[in-house]
Amino acid sequence: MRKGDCFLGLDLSTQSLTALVVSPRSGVVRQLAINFDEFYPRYGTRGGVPPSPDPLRVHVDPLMWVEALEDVLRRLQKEALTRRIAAMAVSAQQHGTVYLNRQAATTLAGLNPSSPLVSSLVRIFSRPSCPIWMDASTSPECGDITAALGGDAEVARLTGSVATERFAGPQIRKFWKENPEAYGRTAHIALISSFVTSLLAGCIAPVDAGDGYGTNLADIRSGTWSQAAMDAAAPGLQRRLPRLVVKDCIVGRISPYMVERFGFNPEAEVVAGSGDNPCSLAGLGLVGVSDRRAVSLGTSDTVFGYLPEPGTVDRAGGHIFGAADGGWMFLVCFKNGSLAREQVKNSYDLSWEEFSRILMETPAGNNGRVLLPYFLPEITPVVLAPGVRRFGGLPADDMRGNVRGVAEAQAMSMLLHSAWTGPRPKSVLVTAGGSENLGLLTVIAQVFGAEVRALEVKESAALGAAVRAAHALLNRDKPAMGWQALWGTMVGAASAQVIYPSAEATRVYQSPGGLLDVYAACERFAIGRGPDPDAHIQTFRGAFTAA
Ligand code: XUL
Repeated sequence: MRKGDCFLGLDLSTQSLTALVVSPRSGVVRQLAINFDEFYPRYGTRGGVPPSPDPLRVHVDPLMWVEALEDVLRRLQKEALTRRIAAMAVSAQQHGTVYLNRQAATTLAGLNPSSPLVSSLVRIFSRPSCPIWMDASTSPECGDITAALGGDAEVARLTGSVATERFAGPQIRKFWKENPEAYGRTAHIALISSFVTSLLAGCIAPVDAGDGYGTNLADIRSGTWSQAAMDAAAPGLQRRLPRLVVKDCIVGRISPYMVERFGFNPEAEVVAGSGDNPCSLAGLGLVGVSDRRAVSLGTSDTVFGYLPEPGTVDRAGGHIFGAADGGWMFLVCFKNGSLAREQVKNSYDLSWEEFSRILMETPAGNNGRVLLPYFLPEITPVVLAPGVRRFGGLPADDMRGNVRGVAEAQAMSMLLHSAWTGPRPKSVLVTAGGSENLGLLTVIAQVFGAEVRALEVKESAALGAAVRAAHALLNRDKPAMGWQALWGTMVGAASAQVIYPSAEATRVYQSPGGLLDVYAACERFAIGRGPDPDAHIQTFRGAFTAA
């Protein structure tokens, strides 16, 4: 068989599994996606997760992801693409944990190519479901971990984040507390990215620092699991966690099962997987670039950027993860991203085009009316009791006001809660599904007062996984190609849409007494940390009514 000439990035996100085949010479060769709700109705998911009577508990059956992997690889094989892959990497939603029993490692290594993945793997789990990043049910465990490690500041300094509800450490602790017997039967705890990588490589794959630092279990300065943090989470954790790797690295060849069943090139290499946000950093060409920021408008909205040094994380809502070159990245995450936008859009029976048009037509500042879109429990700021809040007399049936309200709130929250990362950026790269919406891009440009760019390829996480795979393979024996040069050849030529901010609109948000101040007052009030924001709203109206 000829050597592979393409790289594969697989992104297992909250709602879908995407495959992107990229050729270093001709860019994206093929992109395909499988949406979980649509393809696997028997799992009963909505937005990729099964409805739960408790809004704080969000678990997913890992077999749904396994089915999706089988179906995506089968389709790539039908198009004769699997045999063209030289190396591949997985991107996945961050923080979720997968619990495997003692049989798992031998089962993975000895799969029978005539059997589908799902039926081969049903017996490798010690827990039937995986808590994912949307789970917020671990506040007591966060409290335990914080107390054991000596307070918020110390947890943040050591692990890059305060103890955080959706992270692996608190999730594992809760499992151990609630079901010590099943914890005892657990031989390996994978993150979702390392789990899917394990399926490709046929062994228990390592966790990379992009994902591994988002666990409250690692020491982000030494790049190793922290004994103190593991002890604070659960007993015997060290032997259950995979190896932690700090830079992109090759795990090994694709497994014989994958070669036989899906026609992969037997020489194809599997590179350590990572979280969707660290992968997006690579997909947007930001590894090693610290003067730009990225905004991802996916199921979650995130703001992130590269850090040459780990720095000090904001205790009120930020994280430090690893970057693919061994450096770091910051990230702030908002749970009410695309699902919140969709709720507003659907409640007025709008199309995305109409939603975008309303944003282009309505005035910056929404006449001092603010909407806090906590449809789901929120991560930043932490809001455990969901519910939409409206201020400044914004009626629920005002379609235009609510559409503008949700988009402005999301952009303002991103800007305010990322202020700790440095000066306001001049340039922002926007990615993921929402980056197709001109109205949303325009609101972000106005609120940030920055030039906004949206790449033609919206799947920056899958793209970044492919870039990581290529980087690891090309630099395997000796340094051959840096991140920037590689990104330039694989992606750089693809066109980008550029939106420039209007100075007048930005003034409405950023001036003293502007809408950012109003928004911050509304948020403080909503989380019980400040007085009624009405005085701010009146001041705003006095200064910006004609806006
Ligand atoms: C990041 C986070 C989400 C998930 C899902 O910290 O929780 O962005 O990675 O995309």
